Amino acid sequence: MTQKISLTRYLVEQQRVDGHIPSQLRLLLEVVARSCKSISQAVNKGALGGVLGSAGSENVQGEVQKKLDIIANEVLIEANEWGGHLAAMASEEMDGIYVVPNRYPQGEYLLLFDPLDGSSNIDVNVSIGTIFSVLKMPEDDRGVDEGDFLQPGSKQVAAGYCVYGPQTTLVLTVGDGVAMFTLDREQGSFVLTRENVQIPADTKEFAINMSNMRHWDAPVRRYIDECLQGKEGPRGKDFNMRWIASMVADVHRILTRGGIFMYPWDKREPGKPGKLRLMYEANPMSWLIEQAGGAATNGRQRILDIQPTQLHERVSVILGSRNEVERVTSYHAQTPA
Ligand code: AHM
Ligand code: MG
Repeated sequence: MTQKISLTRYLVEQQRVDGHIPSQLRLLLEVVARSCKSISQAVNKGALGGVLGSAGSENVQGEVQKKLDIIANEVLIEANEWGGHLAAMASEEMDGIYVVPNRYPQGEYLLLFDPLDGSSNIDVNVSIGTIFSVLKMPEDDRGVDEGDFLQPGSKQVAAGYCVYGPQTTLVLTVGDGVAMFTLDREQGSFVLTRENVQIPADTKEFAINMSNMRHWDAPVRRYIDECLQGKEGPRGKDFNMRWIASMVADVHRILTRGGIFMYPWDKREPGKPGKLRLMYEANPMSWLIEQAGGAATNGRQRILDIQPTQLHERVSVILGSRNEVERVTSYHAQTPA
């Protein structure tokens, strides 16, 4: 029987081999994974645990918070605040940053997360997930503040997500490719089930919320129009469509079998650059996609190069199979901004 490799062993080997990750980062990732296990338990209980439904509050972006959004946020905060590896955390569900309290030692990392992405799918038993991104405190920085978080995605030192679906799967990069771990519930541990994940450069599958079509910009409309024309159109092939409305699940499908995912800017709220958040949704997902050989842009620029100016900044997202992302990006280049 081939030996199972646990997440712990994988991380220890990442630390030892080539010194890919320092021990503090290894510890941090272990704690994030442990938090995901707890969130997975709560998600699994559903109505039996009394965790479904709205919490009756709104987050900083004016979105209604679900009970599980708040539970997941608390699990991540409580698990990560005392270990000594973090200076501060930021979350989709908190207005400002959460500085590690004085009673605990402060570390050199910053953790950002969307504790439970795909909120609209929580109550209907469709896959949801936790997305996370890890940055380092800027050197020689005295005292942590929100400005320390405003680093481009290319500065991430670890990123990943955990999808709570038919299986609970943790997907991780520390800059050495993408690895997937499946939760073995009997053992209570994540086991390595795929390594060196690679996304095919071409695809026949797109993911976009088609109900927004009338609001899209010309380049996105052109791309989707051409896909819809299928074999008879300029692309000369038929396309398939999937939209789970949980970014984690849509990205997981793309990492598994290729595809393109788009949540572009649209005219509903022209002042907003997009729906998804740059720092704890687009950046970690873009790094995973790039690490798997795919591409991620906002139509005009590589997402990982964007210099954030706000913690909860939004961004237009086009990511997945390289040739398709490059095609959509080239359509933008042909259209004045
Ligand atoms: P959330 O963080 O509030 O759950 O919103 C993000 C989600 C993504 O997971 C998903 O891609 C998108 O919103 C779905 O949006 P829509 O409901 O417009 O299809
Ligand atoms: Mg989200």
